[in-house]
Amino acid sequence: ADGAQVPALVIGSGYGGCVAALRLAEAGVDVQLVEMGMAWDTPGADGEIFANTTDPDQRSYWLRTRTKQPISNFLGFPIDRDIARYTGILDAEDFSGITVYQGRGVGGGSLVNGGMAVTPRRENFGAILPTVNSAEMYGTYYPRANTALGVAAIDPDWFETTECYQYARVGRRHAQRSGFPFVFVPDVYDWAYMKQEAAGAVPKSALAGEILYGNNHGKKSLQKTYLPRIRATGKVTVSPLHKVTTVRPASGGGYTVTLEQLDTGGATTATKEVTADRVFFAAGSVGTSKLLVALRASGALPRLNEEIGKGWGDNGNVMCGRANHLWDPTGSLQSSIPTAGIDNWAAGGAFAEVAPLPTGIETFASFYLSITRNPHRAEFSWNSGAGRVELNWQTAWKRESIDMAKSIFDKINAKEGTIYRTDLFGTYKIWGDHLTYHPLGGAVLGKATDNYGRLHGHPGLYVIDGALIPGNTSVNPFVTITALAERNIEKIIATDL
Ligand code: FAE
Repeated sequence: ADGAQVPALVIGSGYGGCVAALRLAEAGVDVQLVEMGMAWDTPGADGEIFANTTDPDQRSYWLRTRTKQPISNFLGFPIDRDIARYTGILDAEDFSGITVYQGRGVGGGSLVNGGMAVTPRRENFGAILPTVNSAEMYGTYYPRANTALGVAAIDPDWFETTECYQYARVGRRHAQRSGFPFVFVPDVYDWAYMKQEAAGAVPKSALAGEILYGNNHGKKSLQKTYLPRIRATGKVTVSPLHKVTTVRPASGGGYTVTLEQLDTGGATTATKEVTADRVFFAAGSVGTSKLLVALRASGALPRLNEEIGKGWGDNGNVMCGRANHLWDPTGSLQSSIPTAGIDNWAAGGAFAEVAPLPTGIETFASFYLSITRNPHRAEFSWNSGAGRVELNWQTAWKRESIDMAKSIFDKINAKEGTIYRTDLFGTYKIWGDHLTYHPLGGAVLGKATDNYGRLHGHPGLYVIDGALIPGNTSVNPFVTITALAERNIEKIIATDL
């Protein structure tokens, strides 16, 4: 409520925010968890909470009047459509050289992501978070995160026989025929539920193509893992449709946080002030970076250091499709949850996931999301003329990512006698190089903060999300974001409270 005083306020309810809220509450601290997106707990007119990927509506996008689908074309035809402006679940946030996709709502990115829950290979960890003790991470915090998130691998026998992973088996065969290491990708999807879907025993989610705009069943998003535990503590107030706009030192100590309450059209209906002893920035890499850069520029938090806004990367995301021969179908029923990967990180700087194209028809296509060792890092800065935070990423910086992905797919195409699809991202465009799903960095651990996420210059302010990670995790990021948050909050509770 307006004028309230709280011991701890957490900005954002994704992985970092949920870890912070749960562990603080368990330590006896009352927490206000503030989220700009909706609660996603009430069905829409069709009786479902979330819209299907094949039929986007107002629930699908954050304050857009037209969809911006990551795969924008099919068989050469543009597939975007007009929708009503609404505080929907997926934000396609445009910066000059890149569109950054992010989840909006209580649960953050866990609401929209593929649930691929990958712990990086230990030999790569030193390059991911060089100042963090890897023995502690692999001995304690990665296991803690994997357990709390409900990570599990597919039953390998079922994988071999189920119709819905024919596309992944084709992907594996092509990878292995070209000599690339194949790996199973663990996920937070409930695999027992997916088997029941395949058997026709329960309502379909992964097998109905649900993913990008939310899963109505089966996926263990934060709504099914950390958030029920947070509620059970009785010590956390969750405030959906509240956006934090400023944080500044309060005269009596602590920080005054300004919140704008939003309606579902995105308009501000009330402005409130809350005073908090401690504030945790968990608004995601982009959200946290934008807030901190603006707060430093406005003078609200003048002692934030020169590292704020720096070290941002796209986790090297790049997408492509391959056209298979007519005798090599990928199946008309495709689980929306990927579970197959091609690990060419050591040799070629690319980890490629065999992704579905859940169109409901046979496409004879193999589709991939590659994570690559892209060397470029961008910076957020305040544009005073425009009154907004900008990011100086350049589309041309994806060149290295494309070359790393080609280290896999050029070889597979040569071996199989196949070609790239050119109809998925426009006409005659092979590479999906205009986007990322994996924003990382902007308030890097050990630079903008100390080695546990305490912001330099302003005691009592912390960063606890993907903004801490300097641009690349070599695999999908949320397990690392969760494990790092578990590590940092344990230290903060032990020493700062
Ligand atoms: P995040 O989950 O983004 O949460 C931040 C929250 O803060 C959001 O709910 C925001 O609405 C909220 N917020 C922002 N600004 C404000 C403000 N000013 N006031 C109040 N609230 C605010 O951050 N990762 C994987 O590991 N595996 C996958 O399979 C995978 N698939 C993905 C697919 C898609 C389509 C997308 C978009 C992402 C995917 N990711 C995947 C990335 C993953 O979801 C992402 O790294 C994490 O969600 C980031 O966690 P954070 O806690 O940093």
